[in-house]
Amino acid sequence: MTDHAFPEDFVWGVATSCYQIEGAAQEDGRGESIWDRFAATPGKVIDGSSGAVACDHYHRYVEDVALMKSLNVPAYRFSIAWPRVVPAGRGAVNQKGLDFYSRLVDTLLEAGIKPFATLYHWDLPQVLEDEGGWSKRETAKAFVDYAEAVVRHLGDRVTDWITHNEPWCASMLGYEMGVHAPGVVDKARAIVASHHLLLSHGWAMPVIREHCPGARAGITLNLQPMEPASDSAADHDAWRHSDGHFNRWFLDPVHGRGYPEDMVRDYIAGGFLPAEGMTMVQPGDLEAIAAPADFLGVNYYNRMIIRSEKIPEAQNDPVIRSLAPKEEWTEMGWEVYPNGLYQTLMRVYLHYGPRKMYVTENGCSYSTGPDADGQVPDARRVAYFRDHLRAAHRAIADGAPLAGYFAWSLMDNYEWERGYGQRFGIVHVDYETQARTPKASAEFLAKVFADNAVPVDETPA
Ligand code: GBH
Repeated sequence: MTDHAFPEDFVWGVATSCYQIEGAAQEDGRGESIWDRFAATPGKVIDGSSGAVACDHYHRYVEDVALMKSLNVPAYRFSIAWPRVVPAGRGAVNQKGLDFYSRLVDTLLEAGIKPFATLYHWDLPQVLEDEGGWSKRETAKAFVDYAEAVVRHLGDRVTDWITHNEPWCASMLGYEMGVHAPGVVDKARAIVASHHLLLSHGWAMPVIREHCPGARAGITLNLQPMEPASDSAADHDAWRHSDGHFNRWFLDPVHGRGYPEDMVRDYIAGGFLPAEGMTMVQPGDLEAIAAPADFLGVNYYNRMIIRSEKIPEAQNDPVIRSLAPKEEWTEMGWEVYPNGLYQTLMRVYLHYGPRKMYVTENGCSYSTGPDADGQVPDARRVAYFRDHLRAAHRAIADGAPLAGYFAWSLMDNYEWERGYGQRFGIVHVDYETQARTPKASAEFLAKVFADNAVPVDETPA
């Protein structure tokens, strides 16, 4: 059998985010972020850990870029720390912070690796949170100034820009459920925050284009395919609501459709919006959010099965469960469901028609470490990538304009409130020695990158 070949100019890459890998939290004038504060608050992070050291990438980026080169990695998606660049959130730019990213970009380019930069992967300067964070419109304004400082400095070398990573997580995990920084439990505030995150995306888009002629820019959303647990009207309505909360709330406004009316009604009914609805939306906001994008970034991990019964732990959301037997879940408790990637890409293509899509994250957590021979045989991760890439290939064959795929993640790293116990890397990190060891999945992807194709036969792992 011949392998599944991908389109000629398909972009292959790996992804990380700054707080999860950089460490050096106190260095070169970096300001405090909401994740420094959250991680230092007892009870918030499972193992009490923080990103203060993480993978020490801030000091080891030269080695890490060389590692990527040895794995044939053609493109690298990383994020930039706002508190490094503008430590006080707004105002003075910290040249040393910018210099780090400048050196990283130069090192990547010398290695022939294409940089894809994300401007916000959840690490808001704490001083801005002290003033209300994303529930304040002023934060969106501050984001645009920060974005301008970055793009002015790197726009001559970085041409591919992602404004935000997963505004659903930044707003809902951070301000509704409080399981992420800043740890607020206030759904009304979370909804306001979601608007300001999207607004800041829309405002930043023309600024990126102004300072980086030829820029390609877009936003990354975490999309979660869902199914109702049964044909009952109640499950169907719960499914509509969940899909609205996770997916349509972000997909619709970004694609010029405004906020979904059924969701505005639900939020009013739930007491999370005033009777007048989205009062924080000002004239011109929806037009700004719908700024033409060159691509949509899609992060895909798992699906959800939605039931109508409420359980107290799930707050206002319906019961969510996986159909797969537990043995098939990843260590995050997420079902492995490659077809969900196909469904997601097809849905976005058919219903929203973006110019292009990139899978900006896809991956899984298994804690396999080095064996006696120093090898890391992560067969389940190999199978995960192989099957998701086949699903992506099928979506392309069926017309989806998928232009690239970034594996999450280059290396094991700080998995937010789950600490260091969850390992998503294709490269193993020993947090005592900071030794990096490529896993079998890294070798598998290195071959995919080189061949521009995914093997069709079962891959012995
Ligand atoms: C990404 O977010 C992040 O961008 C990245 O930083 C992180 O390391 C990576 O994923 C791995 O976690 O209710 O149990 O069915 C992931 C976004 C949103 C995906 C919630 C899973 C539902 C899980 N996630 N979603 S569940």
